[in-house]
Amino acid sequence: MPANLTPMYYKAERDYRRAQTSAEQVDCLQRMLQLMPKHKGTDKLQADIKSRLSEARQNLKQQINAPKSGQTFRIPRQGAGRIVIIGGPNCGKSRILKELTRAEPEVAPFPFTTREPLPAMMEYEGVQIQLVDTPPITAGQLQPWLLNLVRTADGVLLVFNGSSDDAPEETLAVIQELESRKTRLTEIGGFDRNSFSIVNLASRLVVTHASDVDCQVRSQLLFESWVDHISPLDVELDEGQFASTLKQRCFELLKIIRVFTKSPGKPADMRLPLTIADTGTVEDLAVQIHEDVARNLKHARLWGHGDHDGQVVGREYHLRDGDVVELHC
Ligand SMILES: Nc1nc2c(ncn2[C@@H]2O[C@H](COP(=O)(O)OP(=O)(O)OP(=O)(O)O)[C@@H](O)[C@H]2O)c(=O)[nH]1
Ligand SMILES: [Mg+2]
Repeated sequence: MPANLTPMYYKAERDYRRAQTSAEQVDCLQRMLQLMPKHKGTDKLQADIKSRLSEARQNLKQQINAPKSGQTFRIPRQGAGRIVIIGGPNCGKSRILKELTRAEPEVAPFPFTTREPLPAMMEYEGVQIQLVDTPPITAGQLQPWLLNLVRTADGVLLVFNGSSDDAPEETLAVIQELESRKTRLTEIGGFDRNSFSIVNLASRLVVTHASDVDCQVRSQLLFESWVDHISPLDVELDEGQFASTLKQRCFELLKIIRVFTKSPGKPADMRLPLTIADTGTVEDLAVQIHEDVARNLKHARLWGHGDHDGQVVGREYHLRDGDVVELHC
């Protein structure tokens, strides 16, 4: 039996995946349970969520009773999505952040320069995307805060140093450190439907120093050991043309579309798009604005990819990148 989950449920599930504390997880899981239609088709999902909820409540209780240990960094979410830049030492993570944003991270030709995460905003065709530079991950060295940052991201750039013979081994170490903690770098992200604890992260491999003559040989060595590898993008950061492709890949990772809203009789503000999932409907857009708007929505009018300008469409209508929508409650 199909589960027939609603857009509001999916929003709660997405918030749960991004939740950075046990308290936030409890809140999202409660909402997911509340919003889920209760029938045979959702029995397994309900049971899964209930066990996640009791685990999250348990963690919360322990955290309240126990004194804080280990390092933590709280990075507020901003923009349409968060992409975390990870990799072994000295592979070009900070340089990527520097090239794509206005941030000034420390970039140096030796390893272990970056010690703390650094967020910065990247703009792509009117959409703000948060990038986060991180310290290197090495075999046996993946701190809990960094694992949490990666697991709750919307996308990952895994950086590979095309000029280093150590890059295949160092990059495999990153992949294995994550996999041993139920965190996979994959083409398409999301929870594994068979186990809520496995997180698949939408990821791209960025191969830096692409002008090095042995760059391809080195990335092939990585792919020999990493059978389900993600698609690579070769970049030479000393040459100017990579930025727009890299930005576009980041946007594509998020699997979102840009939609512009307008009030009746007024033009849309085409500088400020809202973003929804690329599978999103008029109802998803309404949920994004406010749950009350979604509840009271009667119909929408559409300019863009519809049959004609101002076409009246229902809440189930699938929107496309660049559509202009007028919501009527
Ligand atoms: N020529 C060239 N140099 C690069 C490229 N990518 C990175 N670099 C250089 O490689 C060095 C290391 O880059 P970083 O960005 O500091 O590396 P990182 O991964 O942040 O290093 P850690 O913070 O130590 O883990 C710097 O000197 C960069 O300028 C590239 O594509 N081409
Ligand atoms: Mg760095």
